[in-house]
Amino acid sequence: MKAIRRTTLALTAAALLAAPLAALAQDIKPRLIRFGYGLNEQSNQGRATRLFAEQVEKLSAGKMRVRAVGAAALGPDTQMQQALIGGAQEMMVGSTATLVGITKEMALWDTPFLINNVREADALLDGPVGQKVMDKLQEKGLVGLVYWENGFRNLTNSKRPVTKAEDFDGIKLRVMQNPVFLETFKSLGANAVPLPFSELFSALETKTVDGQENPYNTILSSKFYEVQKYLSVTNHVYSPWIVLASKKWWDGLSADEKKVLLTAAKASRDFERKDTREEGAKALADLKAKGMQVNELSTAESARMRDKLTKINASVAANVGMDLWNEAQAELKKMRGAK
Ligand code: TK8
Repeated sequence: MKAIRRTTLALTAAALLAAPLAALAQDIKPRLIRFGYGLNEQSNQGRATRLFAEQVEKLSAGKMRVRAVGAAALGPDTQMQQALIGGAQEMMVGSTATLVGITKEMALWDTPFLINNVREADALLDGPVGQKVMDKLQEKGLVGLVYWENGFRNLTNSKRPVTKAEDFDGIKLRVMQNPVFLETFKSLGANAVPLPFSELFSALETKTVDGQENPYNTILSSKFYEVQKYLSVTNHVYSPWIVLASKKWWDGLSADEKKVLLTAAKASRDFERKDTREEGAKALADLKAKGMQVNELSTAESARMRDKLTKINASVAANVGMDLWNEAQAELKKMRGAK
């Protein structure tokens, strides 16, 4: 009798403890965030992603955890965007250029020579125009948090130094999966082929394509100097990256969790821009030391190239809408006037 009573008591006590313990376990099990990106872990994208992950863990006191997956191991940009929309993946960072199929306003950032320097880039992206473009993502199932710097893009190839538009002739050039980039390089006379970034290195290595264009940082971190001899300083467009969340997932977060992510995203943006600019300032010398042959464009050739590309402006403006286009132009004009 006594033994039975003891067992019953023990069982009751265990049952009483079990419920709160289960609740507690639920509480302390961190919310896992799969965060994908395209470059490798040693890149500026990798470094800023690590900082974002640290900030999320710190600000949430360990209740949220970021599992960062680089080198397009979760798929190229376009595939991750679809995973976010469907709710199969929580977050990513990637090019705005690959988002145009989802949100046409993103094409604003693809306009050749739109932005002249990083001061203009920061002001435009972090100001009302950047916010307006970002907000357009929501109706498509994505939430844009912040813009990071990919940077001013420069041309590399394995055939010849490109010093004038005519030198593009016969160069098979990989471009991002984006109609404005395709049109830009066709207008300059290149044979432009869209390819995801994840396939680029091997396409260059096997000479499936002769060239590509990306910021110095990426040419360095992705080791394109191993398969590309010539670098032409074209600075033909400033490319942003954008940190995205799945809206399906985001809508289920608490206000506190959203705040953690936004704060961490802003910290990662500030870190990333500084880090990218520091690395970028040294990268050209590094690329020369790795054996790349670098050429600048003369002022006259650079002006000719811009001229050839002005017709692209009209098609971007028509695509993103005249209001947005004019607002961006007005902001740039104001900044340039207030130098
Ligand atoms: C990385 C890409 C890359 C971009 C490109 O996923 O594709 O050339 O510049 O940064 O988004």
